[in-house]
Amino acid sequence: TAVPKRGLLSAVVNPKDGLSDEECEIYDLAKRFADSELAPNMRKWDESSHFPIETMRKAAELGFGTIYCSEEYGGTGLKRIDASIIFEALSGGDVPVTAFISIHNMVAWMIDSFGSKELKEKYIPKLSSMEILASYCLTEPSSGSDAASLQTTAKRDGDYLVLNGSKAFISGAGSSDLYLVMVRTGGPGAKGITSVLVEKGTPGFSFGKNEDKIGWKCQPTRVITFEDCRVPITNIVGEEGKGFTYAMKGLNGGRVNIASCSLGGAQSALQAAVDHVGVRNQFGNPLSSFQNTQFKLAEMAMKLTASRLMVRNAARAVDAQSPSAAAACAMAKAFATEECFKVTDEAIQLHGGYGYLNDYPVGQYMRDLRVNRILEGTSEVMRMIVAREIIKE
Ligand code: FAD
Ligand code: 2MC
Repeated sequence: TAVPKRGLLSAVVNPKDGLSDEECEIYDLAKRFADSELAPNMRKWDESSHFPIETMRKAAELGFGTIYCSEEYGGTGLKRIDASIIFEALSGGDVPVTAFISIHNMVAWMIDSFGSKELKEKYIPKLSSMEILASYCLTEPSSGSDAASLQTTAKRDGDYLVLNGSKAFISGAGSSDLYLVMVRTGGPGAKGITSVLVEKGTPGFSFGKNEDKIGWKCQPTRVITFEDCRVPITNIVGEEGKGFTYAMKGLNGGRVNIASCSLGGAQSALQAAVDHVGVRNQFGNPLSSFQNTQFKLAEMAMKLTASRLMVRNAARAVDAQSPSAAAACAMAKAFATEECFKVTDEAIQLHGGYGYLNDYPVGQYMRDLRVNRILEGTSEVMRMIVAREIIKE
């Protein structure tokens, strides 16, 4: 049988364009892992809702568990731009697995940046190897976008905090070992919030059912509940009352990472579309010969390239601790998650009916990219952050 001629997508939309030699090596390392360990299993894990913890531990052997934590306590010591490149490459093989690794990294960074020496010594090495997995717990049933209105309380009782309340939509819940939970220790608003670590197995800490989602199916998402759950005060990360700021600082990087996952998913969907239109004939010609197909491919390439530039710009702004970093991250997340989602949708269209079959991967890329416009701050909240920055005095 004739070998289908593959389009030279990477010549036009090359993820390594503009990267240094070292950054290219990091990309290649992650890409090899994605191609060998993730992509062949993506569909199987989606169908069976299997959370591949052992595979994530293999990724951690490459330093991907604590990418941008300092080396002092066992982190990999890389930059945000490196993390973005890694998450982009990995997500080309599986978006939700990569996205979970990114959430785990966000929690590890918060402990590494704001936690006590004891907490860092205790947790960073195990987070680095992913011997333990970490979840980030901000959202509640009644507070999503308005995160500062959260109601889970933590009352002081001697050397303990006593937690009551629940968190919704917690990625990794049930499987993770460590939970970074934003709780109310003071008055209303952002300044009454504290970050505290809760270990799985602590009495009074329980998990709801695994939510039935339209994407990110290999990852568990659950409500978590605290009923008179006693946690030692030494588990407080950083200072009491600063938890909301820490949570937001964590999310700046998180938003770049989630947007990077959209880049990888869109690149794979676009490649699948290029492959398909080269081999499928209609009206006696390959689909790729029609000008509509060509223009669509060009549009998809432009969307992806513009997204990538914005995401890397935001990652470099975080690395540079630029005052506009939060807005840059918000812009990049809204833009890239929306444009990359459109790329996956067009990839389905170019496949015709085949795009609607689960035998082809494009449908899964679309399902997995859809939620990136919602979690870690919706596209609307991202616009709010950017607009506030524009109109502030
Ligand atoms: P709402 O805040 O109720 O928003 C509903 C709609 O109203 C949205 O379109 C929103 O943009 C819009 N809206 C709200 N306020 C405004 C406004 N002022 N102006 C204009 N529009 C507005 N959370 C965690 O803490 N940890 C996790 O690990 C986690 N994982 C998740 C995994 C999945 C699969 C999902 C779906 C969610 C996850 N989340 C997690 C929660 C996620 O961050 C929230 O769903 C998100 O922040 C939106 O909150 P909400 O769902 O309450 O929507
Ligand atoms: N970076 C650094 N600091 C920030 C920040 C950011 N991006 N956003 C807010 N802050 C600080 C802010 O500077 C202020 O501190 P200070 O008083 O010292 O100046 C404090 O936090 C309170 O901020 P605001 O006054 O802006 O708070 P407000 O309540 O008006 O709005 C908003 C905050 C809407 C931006 C925030 O609630 C938000 O981001 N909502 C979206 C929630 C979200 O992203 N959830 C994601 C959950 S995790 C998830 O989905 C996963 C999959 C893991």
